[in-house]
Amino acid sequence: MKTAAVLYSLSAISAVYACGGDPTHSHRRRAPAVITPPSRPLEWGDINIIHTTDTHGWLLGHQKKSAPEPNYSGTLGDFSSFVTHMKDVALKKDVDLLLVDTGDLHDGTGLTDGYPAGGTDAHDSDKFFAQLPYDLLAIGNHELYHYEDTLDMYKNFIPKFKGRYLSSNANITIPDSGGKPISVPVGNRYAKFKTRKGRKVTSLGVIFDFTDNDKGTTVQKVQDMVKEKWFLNAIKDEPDLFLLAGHMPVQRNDWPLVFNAIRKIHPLTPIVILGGHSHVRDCTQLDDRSMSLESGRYMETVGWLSTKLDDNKTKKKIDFSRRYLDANRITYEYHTGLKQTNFDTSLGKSITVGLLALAKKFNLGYFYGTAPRDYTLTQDPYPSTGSALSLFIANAVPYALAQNNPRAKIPNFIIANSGSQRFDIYSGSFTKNDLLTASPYDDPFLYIPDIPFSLAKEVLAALNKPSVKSDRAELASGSVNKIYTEWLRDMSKVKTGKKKGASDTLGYVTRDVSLPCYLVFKALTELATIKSCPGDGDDTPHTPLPYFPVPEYISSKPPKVSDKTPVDLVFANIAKKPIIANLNLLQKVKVYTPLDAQKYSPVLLNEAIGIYAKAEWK
Ligand SMILES: *[C@@H]1O[C@H](CO)[C@@H](O)[C@H](O)[C@H]1NC(C)=O
Ligand SMILES: *[C@@H]1O[C@H](CO)[C@@H](O)[C@H](O)[C@H]1NC(C)=O
Ligand SMILES: CC(=O)N[C@H]1CO[C@H](CO)[C@@H](O)[C@@H]1O
Ligand SMILES: [Zn+2]
Ligand SMILES: [Zn+2]
Repeated sequence: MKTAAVLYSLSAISAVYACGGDPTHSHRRRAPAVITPPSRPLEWGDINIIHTTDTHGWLLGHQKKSAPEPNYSGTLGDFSSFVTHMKDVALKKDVDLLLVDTGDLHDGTGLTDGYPAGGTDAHDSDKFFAQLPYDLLAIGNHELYHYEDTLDMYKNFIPKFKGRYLSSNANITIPDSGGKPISVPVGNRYAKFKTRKGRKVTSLGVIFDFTDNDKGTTVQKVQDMVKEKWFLNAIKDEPDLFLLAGHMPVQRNDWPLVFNAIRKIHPLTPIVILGGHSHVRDCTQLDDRSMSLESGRYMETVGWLSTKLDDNKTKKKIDFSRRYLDANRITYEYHTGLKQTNFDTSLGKSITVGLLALAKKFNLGYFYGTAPRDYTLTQDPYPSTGSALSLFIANAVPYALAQNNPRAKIPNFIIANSGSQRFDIYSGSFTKNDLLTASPYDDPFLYIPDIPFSLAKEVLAALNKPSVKSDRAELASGSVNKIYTEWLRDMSKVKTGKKKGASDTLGYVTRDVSLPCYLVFKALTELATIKSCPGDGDDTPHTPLPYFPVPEYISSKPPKVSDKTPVDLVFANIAKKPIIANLNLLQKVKVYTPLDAQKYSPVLLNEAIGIYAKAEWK
């Protein structure tokens, strides 16, 4: 995958948002997983919604045996069967059931990213996604990094949804019939439709103020979108429900801009918001007649939201319920009352079979070696033998870069961004799919020679100094990972030991409560009155995963040399700018420029672990 600044950003734990110290909670895990069923049936209302977001290519589910992966082992085919059966349940109950996705279909596994040269990311996997009966979809930032991807969606994917794929504030530039470039919405800007039960729905599909989009695509700021004539026209008539899908976290960012614009005209109309992008489970209520749900990431979570609209209209509060389902067959069977033997639909089976064939076509099973243990991004301390970041920067990169390298004998100090690693590596066979999933960015390594070792160390320390960034800037620069890891950190401190129904099931422990750190964010985003959703959201109770903080920049083991020894300062290309800036801040002997950074090795960042695994994991 092409390096994109956004994808690449870090999981730094910045002192600015310090809300809590180090986790006290740490326990060894990894018993072979036994799947426990959900705790209780879903609450159905008049309008019910199944929500997916940030699926990022995990369409064959999580396939590893180490906990918590089996919790998320449902394939898109299993999910399809689930949706079919849930639609039957809805028919029997004579209520509405809608299926909604809020973006980021691209980038994440071999199914999206493992295409052969000349292909397009997610082109094939999207065909399977399009076999599900989505009522509404919204565009994500990962649909906008590469013009070819956006164009592919525009031509081949979006038309399948007949006006229900929304991009209210995202355009693509295409040639018009005379060959002149024109900017048009990638999908539709809004949709108005009637549910099976005849309820009128007005929908939007909004993306946050994303700025790293490719040439040929445009994203309009949300604050400007809500002033557009088409927008004001779209929201003018009162529907039974405003259903706002969008690629923005529910607790932060610009949802209130859209919400307030609607509330100004329709003070009481029910509003449901389905968000995404920060990869967490989260739920808030902007007022008593609205609920906002965000449903995790990577096909780990399926969101459920229901509401009773046909209550007495003069009631101040509308009843809502929400639930975060673990995406696995046990969950799906439990909620549809079916068994292993009668659960699969033929469509569901054919989707899974087709995805397996796609994996084969992309050679995703290509074998590098057998990982001797689990290596995790945040469940093991950094540095440690179980840290995926240590594996990468202390073992794999030094090994891979030393191969056939004339500079290999010169001591070096290698620095990379922790955000360069995307996912854990689990014990057992390590394949092309695992490599693409864990370490996707094709960034070259550069070096600057003759840097005194002490200076190299100071550069690393300076890079890891927390910086003050507003929530808005964080999101604009795409630091999703930070919100996600803060969520992990906060839940790791939750003591679930005494909680009713708590089990040994490792996984997410969602509290949907306003944590002190969120107050900081709220002040920054002027969202002072956000109310969290009541009650317990997790469908299956979990024990939190261990969590350890991770620095933004990581380094190879220090060479055994004196502080004055000149070393090669080697770094991933993405870190070039800050490294040169810090070199110039920390010494005055020489002014460094980008021209001082030369290519260190032909090996790219996303090849390092594969090269290492081939040699060491036989
Ligand atoms: C998006 O496309 C519409 C329709 O062509 C156009 O009117 C609008 O100016 C475009 N918006 C942006 C931000 O490019
Ligand atoms: C609706 O609620 C209001 C206030 O609680 C009450 O006065 C009214 O009779 C109710 N209407 C119906 C149709 O139940
Ligand atoms: C619902 C579910 O899948 N639960 C399983 C998740 O994985 C753990 C292992 O940590 C099992 O114990 C659970 O049963
Ligand atoms: Zn995402
Ligand atoms: Zn996103």
